[in-house]
Amino acid sequence: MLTMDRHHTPPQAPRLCRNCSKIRPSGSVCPHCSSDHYIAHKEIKELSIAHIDCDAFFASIEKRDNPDLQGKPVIVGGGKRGVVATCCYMARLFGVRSAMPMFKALKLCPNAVVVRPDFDKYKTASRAIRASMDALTPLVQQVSIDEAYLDLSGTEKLHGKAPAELLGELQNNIQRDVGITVSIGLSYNKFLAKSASDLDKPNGFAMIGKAEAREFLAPCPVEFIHGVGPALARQVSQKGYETLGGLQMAELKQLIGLFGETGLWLHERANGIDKRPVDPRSERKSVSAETTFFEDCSDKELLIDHLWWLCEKVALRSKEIGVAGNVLTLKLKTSDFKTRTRRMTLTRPTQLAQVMFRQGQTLLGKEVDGARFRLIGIGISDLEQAGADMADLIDPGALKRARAERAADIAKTKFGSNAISTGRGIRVQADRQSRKQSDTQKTSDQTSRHKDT
Ligand code: TTP
Ligand code: MG
Repeated sequence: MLTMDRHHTPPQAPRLCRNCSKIRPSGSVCPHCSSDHYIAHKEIKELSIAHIDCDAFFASIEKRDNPDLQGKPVIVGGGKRGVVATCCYMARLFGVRSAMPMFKALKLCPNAVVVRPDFDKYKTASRAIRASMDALTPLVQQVSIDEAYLDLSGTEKLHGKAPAELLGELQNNIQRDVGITVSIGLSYNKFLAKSASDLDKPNGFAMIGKAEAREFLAPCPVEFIHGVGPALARQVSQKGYETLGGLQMAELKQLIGLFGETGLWLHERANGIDKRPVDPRSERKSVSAETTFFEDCSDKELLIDHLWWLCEKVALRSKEIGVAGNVLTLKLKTSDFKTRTRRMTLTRPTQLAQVMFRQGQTLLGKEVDGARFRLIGIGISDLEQAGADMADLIDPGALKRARAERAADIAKTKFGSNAISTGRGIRVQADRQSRKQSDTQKTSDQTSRHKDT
């Protein structure tokens, strides 16, 4: 087993005190602080690649700042007609999730308090957390406003503490200084560190070691690999591979024959292999979002609806991190796993959904040729800080104007008045709900999910 928090302590494994963050060789009580809260792992001193993810980030900040929200289910998002950005863990008990339409979330959890997002506050908290990570190692790769990878190899010499001890302290310091909890995954590569950080949320600390990685992965469904959506999972399952254990047994050659480059990627992840370094230089090269269809899709209108929804996500994330892009890239994956990318340089940098959507449609128009697509994505790159000249585009009034412009744009397209009255994003949500499309769609700061998930 991998997460040893109190319940599954392996015999003779060294343990990390969750209170004072010191490693001891054994014993249920910490000799330094007398706490009995610990995690144990045989490789605790060797593992050095960490993934840190804030718990219910926007909602935690809102709860931190407003005592009235304590003990209540909280949803952060864009009003009654909008979408849930995130919600606290209490609201999750009712089934509320990110990217869910607000009306559905409120049906599930009528007592929830809805709070409008305040990105300045989230950015301030994110920067404070980032500064505390930078103090530990130069190898920090922030991948979104609330998550980052750290490579702590070799830092023991510098700090006189093992990576796990440094991370335990970091976790406690963030809680004390920023006022929110984070979850930590510690392993020997990025894929497993990210997987581990999800295992014990919230305020979690989980480890996956080399000796147990394959055994741990074996029973997991193929979707466990970040970046595998329902369509790919179904195709893999149609070839007889239901679990990562099945993929572990398969010949690499055979997987490449069946799935091309994706086959190599599946083989590596199933076996706990991930050669990507923690690379601070690759931060924020782009902001992109993509989605995998439940069923392959050749319908232009549906593709356009999804494009709008993705543009909204990219725009939201760009505003969160304060960037605008000079280059727009459309990505499509055909049902036979061929990737098509179309790129254009914009006349001026943008962080607006309506600009991405307008130009994205032009790019998409050239690709809709009867081919069936399993994935669509859109992203901006060649990023720059959103400057003062763009401030008018992110104030609420300008957003209204931008929305009006978007409505006019849509009206000019041939896709019917329905799209105007209901909103494409809402239609896509409805479509996704009805198809039970359940990929873990998330805006990323990387050029592709496969590269960074
Ligand atoms: P996540 O880390 O995915 O979610 P989270 O921190 O709220 O919850 P968890 O404990 O499961 O990590 O995303 C970080 C923030 O990004 C989240 O607080 C709000 C924002 N976000 C959106 O605005 N839209 C989305 O669809 C998602 C997934 C996140
Ligand atoms: Mg998070």
